[in-house]
Amino acid sequence: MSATTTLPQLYSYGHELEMTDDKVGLLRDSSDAAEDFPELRRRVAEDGYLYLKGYLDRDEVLAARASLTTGLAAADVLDPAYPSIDAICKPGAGYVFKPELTNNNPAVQSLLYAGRLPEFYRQFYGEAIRHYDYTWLRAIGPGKGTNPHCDLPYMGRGTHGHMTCWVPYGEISFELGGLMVLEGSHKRTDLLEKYVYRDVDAFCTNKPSEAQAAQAGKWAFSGTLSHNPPTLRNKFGGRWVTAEFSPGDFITFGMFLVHASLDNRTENRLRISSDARYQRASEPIDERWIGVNPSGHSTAGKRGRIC
Ligand SMILES: O=C(O)CCC(=O)C(=O)O
Ligand SMILES: [Fe+2]
Repeated sequence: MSATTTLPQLYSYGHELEMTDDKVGLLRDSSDAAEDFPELRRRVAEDGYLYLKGYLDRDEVLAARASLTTGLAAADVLDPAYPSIDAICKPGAGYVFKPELTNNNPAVQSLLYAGRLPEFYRQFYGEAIRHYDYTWLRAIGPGKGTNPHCDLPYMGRGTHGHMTCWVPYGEISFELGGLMVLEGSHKRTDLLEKYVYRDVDAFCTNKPSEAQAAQAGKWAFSGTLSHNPPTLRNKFGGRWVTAEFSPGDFITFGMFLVHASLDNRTENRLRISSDARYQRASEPIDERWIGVNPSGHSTAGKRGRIC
């Protein structure tokens, strides 16, 4: 197999990806079919995801970025020597997870939950939709990105037919490191069935160590599928596909698609993105992610059973 000439060497979770055409590639841009919902549904079924380049209003996304970088500055994550909009972090910032920056934030709330995006999902599902109230906001500093996983173990107590929407807030080069998905992995139920139906907040009441961990709000199972993206790909087949992202792009995929992210190989810049969830209004919803102050993975979200 020939080397992929268009792509530089990519890194994920501290590993070099194997850069041959059969193992790595670019996300398929579905903006050519953005109004053709039967075709979009067909592509999700086939590839496992949709990448809609430039679908959202660039200025709205940049306004949301400004609100987020202001919040990151206030949280002392940014180097004050630079304009906050540049999201230059202090040394050692690491993987910053700050969902609270999206609360009472009209720029982010309206981008994700009013206007084009919810309308997209309404048409995609062909019926009324609703979204989680909780928004995952990530500002990832130099170092490792996100390891390979499916989303279901974190949010599988309602429907399994919901979708994740990943939105970049700014330009994300290969070096800054955006999302990557494992093409076709949602079809590998043979490899996923023992992993994907486990719940990260479930614990065995009759196992003292697990019960104690749950009391402390910790997880017995992290939800991680692998710490080694190249090895995982060799097991699953398919290609890791990613892109260089711009404000206005989004990716959406279902609960069974394996995904991860590229490492942030910059010296001092944060990669800012959010992930949100949408589903049919008629289907049950995972209560951990609903309400003004969702319980999430805290102690209140734990579910014990005798194993
Ligand atoms: O942004 C990332 O690194 C991970 C995102 C993710 O796991 C998701 O969107 O479900
Ligand atoms: Fe995820």
